[in-house]
Amino acid sequence: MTLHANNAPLDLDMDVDVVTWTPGTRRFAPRAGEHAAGLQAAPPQPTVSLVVPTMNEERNIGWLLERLPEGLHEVILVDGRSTDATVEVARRLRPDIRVVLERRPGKGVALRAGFAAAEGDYIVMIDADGSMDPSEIGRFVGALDAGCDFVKGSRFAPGGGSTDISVIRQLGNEALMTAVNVLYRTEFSDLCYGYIGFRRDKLGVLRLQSDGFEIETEMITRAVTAGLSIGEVASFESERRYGTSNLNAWRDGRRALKTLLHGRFVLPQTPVVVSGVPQPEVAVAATGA
Ligand SMILES: Nc1nc2c(ncn2[C@@H]2O[C@H](COP(=O)(O)OP(=O)(O)OP(=O)(O)O)[C@@H](O)[C@H]2O)c(=O)[nH]1
Ligand SMILES: [Mg+2]
Repeated sequence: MTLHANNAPLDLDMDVDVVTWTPGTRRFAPRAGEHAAGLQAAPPQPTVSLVVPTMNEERNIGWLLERLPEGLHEVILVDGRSTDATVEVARRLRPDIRVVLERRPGKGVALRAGFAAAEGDYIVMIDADGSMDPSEIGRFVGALDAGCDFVKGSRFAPGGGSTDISVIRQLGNEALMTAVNVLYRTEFSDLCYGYIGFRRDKLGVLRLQSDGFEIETEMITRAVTAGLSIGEVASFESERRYGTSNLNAWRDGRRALKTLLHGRFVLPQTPVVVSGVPQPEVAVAATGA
């Protein structure tokens, strides 16, 4: 899969460098050109849906849309609660944008609506506030191409970073991430970060229900208990360009904690087996036990 950012083609077969989660995290780099080896005809290219939840992002959405790589199958804006011109600005800058109206409150509600509307083989979700660099979309696509089912951005993987995270949020993220790593036997380097890509055919096994910011914790923990092949790619988080955050560290941290405990102790722990889908060499089924 090749996407282009700022007119510069990103050869993902060559560039992708994924930190896969396995017991004993290791780095995984796919062999160059492996897709083409021994094939008579090039396989069909997976299509990518980008899902962008927005609430009053009229001053930020243009920055994102103008920097999107070429080659996306669709861009889905999930709005319905903006009282500013977010939707109008988005439509003007990108006439082909699909707008999903979701009037119920919450980032989780919005993302679930966007995922349900998506048609691409891969779904990548990204915030609209300019804090996530759209040129990194290629990393997520490359990791999915390389065999991952679910790819999470990490600000704390080598090459990642953040100029946005506050001390309170960093402590909260570390505490919640440690809880996940202990309870789910994972080795994630980040948790509360909403730059994520996954194969759309895995949406069902994620069984998403969250309404708020805890959706990110829910997605990650469900991916583990479903036994998906999970990768981490480095990501750099900047401060939102304009406006104020909708996240409340205490309220949303408690909701994330409740979600991860519920997923570990209340929901059935049996991994969901997806028959007929060969697991790549790097996939190690999460037991969640
Ligand atoms: N449709 C919709 N989008 C939302 C809602 N709440 C937040 N968002 C969007 O979700 C994304 C993340 O929200 P932010 O407020 O940036 O939260 P955050 O990134 O955790 O906080 P900061 O780091 O301070 O920006 C942004 O694109 C928001 O516009 C909502 O209720 N509905
Ligand atoms: Mg933000």
